[in-house]
Amino acid sequence: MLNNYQPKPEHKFTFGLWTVGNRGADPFGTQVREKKTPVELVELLAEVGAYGVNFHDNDLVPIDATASERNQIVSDFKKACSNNGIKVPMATVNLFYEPVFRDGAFTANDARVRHYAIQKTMRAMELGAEFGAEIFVLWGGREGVETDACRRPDEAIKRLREAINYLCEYNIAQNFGYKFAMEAKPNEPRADIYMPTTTAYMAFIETLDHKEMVGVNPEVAHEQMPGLSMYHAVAQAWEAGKLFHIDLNDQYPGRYDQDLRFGSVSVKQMFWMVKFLEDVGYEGMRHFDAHAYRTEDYEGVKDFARGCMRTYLILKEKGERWNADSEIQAILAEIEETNKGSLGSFENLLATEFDRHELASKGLQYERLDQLTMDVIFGVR
Ligand code: GCO
Ligand code: MN
Ligand code: MN
Repeated sequence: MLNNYQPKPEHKFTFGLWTVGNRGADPFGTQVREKKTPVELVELLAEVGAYGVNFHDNDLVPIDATASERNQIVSDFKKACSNNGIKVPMATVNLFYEPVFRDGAFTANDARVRHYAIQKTMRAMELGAEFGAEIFVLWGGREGVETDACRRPDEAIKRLREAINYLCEYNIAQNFGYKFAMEAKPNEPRADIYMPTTTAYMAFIETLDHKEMVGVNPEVAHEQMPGLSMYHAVAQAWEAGKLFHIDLNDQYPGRYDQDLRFGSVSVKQMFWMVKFLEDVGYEGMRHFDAHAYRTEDYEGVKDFARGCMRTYLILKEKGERWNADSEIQAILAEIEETNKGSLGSFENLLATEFDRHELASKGLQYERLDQLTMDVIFGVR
């Protein structure tokens, strides 16, 4: 079979300006790559074959830009996107960088900070809408604590709800047509971040005034930092109709947020997840929220971006092979054989005799099934 794993527009591969534009600074060391402008980054993304670009308000427009500077930047960037055939499917807001957000944004104790954060988000929504963005991601990176002495967590949740309800109203009033995608993370940069997991957000969303407008943006690294299954989080979000966006990268569990190249660590877990997205027909963006190693120059950044997309396409193909494998399918058919009958009435169920020893007597062949899966992933089947 000939497959060169070339990204195509229909694959919906997107990158943030902050991902390929990441200059390799970390808490212990400074930048290692020179700064590239948003226009240069769009050219880079076009060169590697991406479909789209996403940005925080201040990735594109510096926080202190005047109105006329802003308009110039917007018009230059629009031109660059259209010349390079790059779309802007998602926009987001930076509520973490500036010192004003040191105590949080939507959950800060000072009401003026909360109101400023909401105002900043409204403006970021306007900015994204000018580019036709349909998804608005909210990552509450600073919404958390080092000490719980400062507020009760349930108070923080109430403030978060007030902010999201307000922003939904604004979305309706301005007819932006956004869907909000809430992104969870357990910690970093705060010691504890409220809404630590995707599934925590899913429970919170049910309490909102316009819950149909709000879904989730699970990130591989953020689920795997505390050792959870990204695949299960994605599947639960999908089943609930809440998978509005996804942040693809990779991560060694139990460590700081690493944002590694997609699929470069958890090959098997990412195999299941990609197979799931493809099997169920997820139509959203495949957004890579990752960055190149600190060892790289911009050629390495291109290698990194190409690698993210290539690995996705390889795993997609492996999933197709798994689905088409007759030995695997035969085991699955045997498993499905046992999945018959319905619960029926209480009387019926209570009257049924179960032989629990017989039910536990036959091996389930999961070892064989898993090794066949490994063989598919390794490429020896
Ligand atoms: C992180 C987050 C961010 C968000 C981005 C979008 O851990 O830094 O993943 O990259 O995804 O801010 O809101
Ligand atoms: Mn992250
Ligand atoms: Mn992210």
